[in-house]
Amino acid sequence: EYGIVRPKGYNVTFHTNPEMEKHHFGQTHPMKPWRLTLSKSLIMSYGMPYAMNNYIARTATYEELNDYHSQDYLDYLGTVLPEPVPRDVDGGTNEMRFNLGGSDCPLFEGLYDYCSMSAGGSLDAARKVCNKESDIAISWGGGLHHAKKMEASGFCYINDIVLAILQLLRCYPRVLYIDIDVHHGDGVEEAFYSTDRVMTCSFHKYDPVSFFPGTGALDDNGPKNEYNPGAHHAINVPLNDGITDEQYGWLFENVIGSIVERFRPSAIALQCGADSLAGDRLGRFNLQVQGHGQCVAFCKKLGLPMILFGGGGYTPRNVARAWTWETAIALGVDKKINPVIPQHTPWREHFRQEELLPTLEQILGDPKPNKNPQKRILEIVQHVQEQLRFVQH
Ligand code: ZLM
Ligand code: CA
Ligand code: ZN
Repeated sequence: EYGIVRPKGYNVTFHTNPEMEKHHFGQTHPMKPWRLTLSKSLIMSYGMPYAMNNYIARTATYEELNDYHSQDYLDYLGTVLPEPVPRDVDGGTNEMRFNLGGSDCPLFEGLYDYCSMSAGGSLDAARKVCNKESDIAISWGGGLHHAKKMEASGFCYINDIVLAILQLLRCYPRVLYIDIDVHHGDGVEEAFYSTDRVMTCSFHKYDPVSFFPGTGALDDNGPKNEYNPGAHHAINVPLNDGITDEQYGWLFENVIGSIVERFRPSAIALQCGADSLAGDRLGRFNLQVQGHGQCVAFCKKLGLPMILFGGGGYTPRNVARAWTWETAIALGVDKKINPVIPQHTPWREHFRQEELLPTLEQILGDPKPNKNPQKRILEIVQHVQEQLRFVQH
């Protein structure tokens, strides 16, 4: 009915696990796995599954998770639940060692399954891209960029992105990781800090005192020792509240365009955290679906094999619209659709009345004052250019 056709000779693969979406972090926890169900329902209502190859994500095996995460951390993740958390008498509790059980990273029923499904989707995506069976592979259930080798952090327990990039490195010499979640992609940056085969670039709200995780300053560019191959291979774009589509888009194209020219990546891993949209419960930016999607469109135009990951996003109806629009961009049918909610869409009541209107230029939330002076934006671009002069391939 929307005239969605499969682009010939171009494969988009879509990796999801409906079981993952049934997990709960707790009543008022901002992370709501059902936003994936809402997104998928909207994607289906446009007929997009007909234009791509759809896969039910496997659960990642213990061995696969162990490619990055430590065994004692995985063992603990796998054994505690759903029983009450056992205490470790000396040396503090395991919850403290692994940052588990607090309000950000609660221990909930089925946690290990939830984590292995998220990682399974991203691993499947990476393998399809490696085999050339996929030009763009989508894993909206992944993108959990804060998880560390032996520590949970910021709603993330298993770093599916690191695991997927490790797979990409088996068949591509250089991978560019881009992160448009409103938070700093610290876990991915840390994992590849000492290699020149992965360049990481995160755009985020930066405030070392009051915004999580507090890292990702402009001059955090990798190891300071020039002899470490990872030097200059971490790019950070620290931003302030209220950035608009126009400023963000200009910065994104400038920064990513320069990186691609200099680093010449052979594949791209793009984390599409939707908490950088206006009106997000945790975010502070003023991005619209269009501006957020423009980043995906720019990356697609580079013509490199790519994985799209999910990530943050705490106003579910906005998450669904952004990821639907971005699935359409991956498919190349974005001109024909508009993230309007079709009449027959299940879960339609989750969208506000005014958001059912047929337009792309929607205001997703109350706009925040823009605290990003143009002078600072130019400074950022200049600093990135200086870093890239050290990169030679
Ligand atoms: N308190 N409940 C982004 C990860 C952001 C650390 C300050 C917890 C919350 C937040 C949890 C129900 C990604 C911090 C916050 C309150 C220490 C963060 C449970 C509300 C609630 O109502 C809440 C009782 C909770 C957590 C707000 N936590 C907001 N911001 C950040 C983590 C993850 O989007 O980048 C990728 C998926 N944590 O600021 C505190 C310092 C815990
Ligand atoms: Ca980011
Ligand atoms: Zn986030």
